[in-house]
Amino acid sequence: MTETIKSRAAVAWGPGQPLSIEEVDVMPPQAGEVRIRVIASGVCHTDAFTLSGDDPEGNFPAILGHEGGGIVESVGEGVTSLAVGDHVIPLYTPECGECKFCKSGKTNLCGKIRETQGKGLMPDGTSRFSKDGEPIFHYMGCSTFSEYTVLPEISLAKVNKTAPLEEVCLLGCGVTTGMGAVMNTAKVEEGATVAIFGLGGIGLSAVIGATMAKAGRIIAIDINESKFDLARQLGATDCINPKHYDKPIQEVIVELTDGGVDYSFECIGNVDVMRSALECCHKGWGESVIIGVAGAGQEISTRPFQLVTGRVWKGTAFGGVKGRSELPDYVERYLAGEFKLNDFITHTMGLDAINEAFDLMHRGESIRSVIHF
Ligand code: NAD
Ligand code: AHE
Ligand code: ZN
Ligand code: ZN
Repeated sequence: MTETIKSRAAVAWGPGQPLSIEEVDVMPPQAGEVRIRVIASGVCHTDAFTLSGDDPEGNFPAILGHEGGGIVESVGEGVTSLAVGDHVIPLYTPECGECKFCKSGKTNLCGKIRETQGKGLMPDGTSRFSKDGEPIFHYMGCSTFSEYTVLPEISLAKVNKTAPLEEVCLLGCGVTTGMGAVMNTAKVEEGATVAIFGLGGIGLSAVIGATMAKAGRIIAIDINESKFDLARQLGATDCINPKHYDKPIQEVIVELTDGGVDYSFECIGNVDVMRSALECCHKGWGESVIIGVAGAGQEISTRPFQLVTGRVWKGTAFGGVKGRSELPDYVERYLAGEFKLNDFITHTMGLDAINEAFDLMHRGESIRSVIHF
C-alpha cells in the first residue's frame, strides 16, 4: 500500500518568476497510474516558454519539466505493463494504442488524455501534487522537475535498464524530436539538401538526423555562432549567420542552393523565421517542417503562391515518434553507438540550481542542462 510522500520539487508559482524549490506532497498513483522517482531531467526551451507566460496552456502554480528519466517507485491498480524498478522515460505524447489517433497509423498524437493533460491535470481531472493542502498543476503530463512524479501508465516508455538515465532523459524530448522530424516527418532521403534554422538541442538533433539520412548538404543557421563548431562536428556542411547578410536569409539560401532546399526545419519558435524556412524551399517540392513553438496570439504567414507553386508546410510533435512502441528502440540505437548524447549535455546541476539552467539557455551558453536529483 503506497502512501503520500514528500518530494523536493521546483515549483513555478507564476509566469516570469524564478522556480522555487519546495517540499511538496505527492499522492500515491491511482488506478492506471504510476509514480516514479526522477533520476534526471533535461531543461528544454518549451519549459522556458511556458514559464514566460506565453503558453496558452500555461497553468500556475505548476511543476514543469518534461525531458526526464526515472525509475518506477509504485504502481496503481490495474497497471500491467510496468513494475516497480522498471526504468522509464516520461512521454508528453502518450500512446494508448486504442484511440482514433493511435489507430489511424497516420500520427503519433494520442487523444486519450490530451484534454486533461492540457489543463495540468491527471486523467480523472485532479492533481497528485500539493503544498500545504493546495493543489499544484502537472505539466505536459510529466512534471519531471520533481524528485517524484505521477503519470498515467500510457505516458511512460519502458527502456533498457543499462542505459544511463542522466543521458537518455534527452530522448524524452529534444533529441528524439529533432531526429524524428528529419526521419519520420520529412523522411529526408540520401543526397537531399537540408536547411536547419536554430541550433539548440532540437536543431542540432535535426543535424544528426540529416547526417544519418545521408543528406548531401546540411545548412545550419543560427545568430549565435558559438553553436557552429558542434553543428559542423555533427555533419553540417555550411554554417550561416543571417546577421551577416543585408537581404532576407531565404534569398541567400535559394542562391546558395540553385533554387532552394529540399527540406527545411524551424527549430526556434519564431514566426518570421518560419516564413524564411518555408520560402527557402525549392519550388515544386520543397518541404518545411515547423518544430518551434510560438507564443499565444502569434501566427504564421506567407504568400499562398508559395504553396500553390509546390512548397509544403508541415509541423511535428515529438518528431512523429510513438513513445511506448518506438522510443525504447531509440535507446537501443543510442546504446549501440549510432549517436551520442553527451555532446549535448553542456551543464549538469542539482535541483537547487535549476534557475541557472534557464539563465544559461537565455544567454545562449548551453545546449542542454541536465538536472540530477
Ligand atoms: P534553444 O533555445 O536551445 O535553441 C534555439 C536556438 O535558436 C538557439 O541556438 C538560438 O541562438 C537560435 N535562434 C534564436 N533566434 C534565432 C533567429 N532569429 N535566427 C536563427 N537562430 C535563432 O531551444 P530548443 O530547446 O532547441 O527548442 C527549440 C524550439 O523547439 C523551441 O521553440 C521549443 O519550444 C521547440 N520544441 C518543439 C518540440 C516539438 O515537439 N514540436 C519539441 C521540443 C522543443
Ligand atoms: N501548449 C502550446 C503548444 C506547445 C506545443 O506545441 N508542444 C509540443 C511539444 S513541445 C516539447 O518541447 C507538442 O507536442 N504539441 C502537441 C500537443 O498536443 O501539445 C499551445 O500553443 O497551446
Ligand atoms: Zn521539450
Ligand atoms: Zn491514443
